[in-house]
Amino acid sequence: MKTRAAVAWEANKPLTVETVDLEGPKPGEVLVEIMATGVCHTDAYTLSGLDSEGKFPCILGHEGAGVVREVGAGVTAVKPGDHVIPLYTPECRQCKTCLSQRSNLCTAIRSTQGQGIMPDGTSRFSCENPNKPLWHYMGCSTFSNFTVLPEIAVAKVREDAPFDKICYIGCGVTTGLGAVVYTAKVWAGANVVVFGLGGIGLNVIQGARMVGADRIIGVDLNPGKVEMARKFGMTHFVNPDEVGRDKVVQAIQDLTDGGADFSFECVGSTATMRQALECTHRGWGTSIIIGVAPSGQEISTRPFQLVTGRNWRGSAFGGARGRTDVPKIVDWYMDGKIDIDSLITHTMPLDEINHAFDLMHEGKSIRSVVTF
Ligand code: NAD
Ligand code: AHE
Ligand code: ZN
Repeated sequence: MKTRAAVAWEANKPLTVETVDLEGPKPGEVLVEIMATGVCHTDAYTLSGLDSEGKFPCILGHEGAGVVREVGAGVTAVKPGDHVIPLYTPECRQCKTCLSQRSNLCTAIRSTQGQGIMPDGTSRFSCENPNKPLWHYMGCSTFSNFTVLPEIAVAKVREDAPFDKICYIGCGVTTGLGAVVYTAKVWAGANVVVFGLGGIGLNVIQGARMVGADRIIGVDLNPGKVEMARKFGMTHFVNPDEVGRDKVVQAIQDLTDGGADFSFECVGSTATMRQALECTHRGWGTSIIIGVAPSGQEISTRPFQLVTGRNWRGSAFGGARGRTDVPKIVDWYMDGKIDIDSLITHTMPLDEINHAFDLMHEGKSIRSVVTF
């Protein structure tokens, strides 16, 4: 079949909207009509050429929602007409990791996902002119009106939830809330610091408020993010340009009687990752890395920081097990327990997708959503 898609031909070039070819689902796969997709900073990161798994030409996008239109042989988890959210972290429920219940990092299809291909080693997307295969991205490629995914990589969700809002649960919402609830297990009364008040950090803030955190301190270079952060539960703000970039740790220790119980790095900078660790409390403070730093970069700190009881951890997709937890997060939204609407600051058609990247780089949006 043919489908409209925004193609990333090469790094650092605007996407172009094309009519591309898409092969139907093979055994174990499903064809999904994407109704809406968010644009996450990770899409921009891969487009920048700094992602070691970035392969061009490809169809980016990993934060979508849509409807199953066709299923391949042997598919049992979903049927045509089901509403789904694509999962870049699938849940096979059979691999060592899924069975362990200790991590959400299902290994069933991770290696082919990182190579831009389906589990059988081929791509379903191609373009006649020029005659080329187009690579999948994070197993999702939601910047296409239609895409093909393995059945283990879709979460079936309720049908009354609006696509143009719940697409954000496909990454940002789940990543932020999940890092608090599933990864860190932040306790009521904890002091929490969030570095980066963007599409992820604001969801960490609303997660921290949801579980009853005491102080919720936001750190960002862009004061334009403060108003939204306060609306979501931020109690204190630290601007590194105001306190001095080398005094951020001290400023946070002063606000938290010696250090935060939890910190979350939602920027993707190795410098803020170090600050996030070092601002946590001696003896028990835990820092969670969420931000994705360019491949090749390394984090550092004095081992003494760990010897004296700080914990350095990371979180992918908020530690959420996609098929199990994503439908529950959709329920939280539909029951009014979390706010997604306010964070979607811009909505646009696919033809304007490059504007979504511009708004992100200019710090003018929280989330842009593209509707088909
Ligand atoms: P975003 O662009 O919406 O937000 C980033 C924020 O960081 C902005 O508000 C920006 O002003 C702020 N910032 C930049 N430099 C800073 C600094 N030195 N100190 C403090 N603040 C600074 O991006 P996003 O969509 O929220 O994504 C954030 C990061 O999380 C990215 O690295 C993204 O790739 C990553 N991410 C990780 C996961 C995961 O599963 N681990 C999931 C989604 C996104
Ligand atoms: N290819 C990248 C990996 C980047 C990365 O860490 N991705 C996160 C999700 S970001 C979503 O916006 C993730 O899920 N990581 C776990 C995994 O298995 O990829 C790189 O830098 O090499
Ligand atoms: Zn993302």
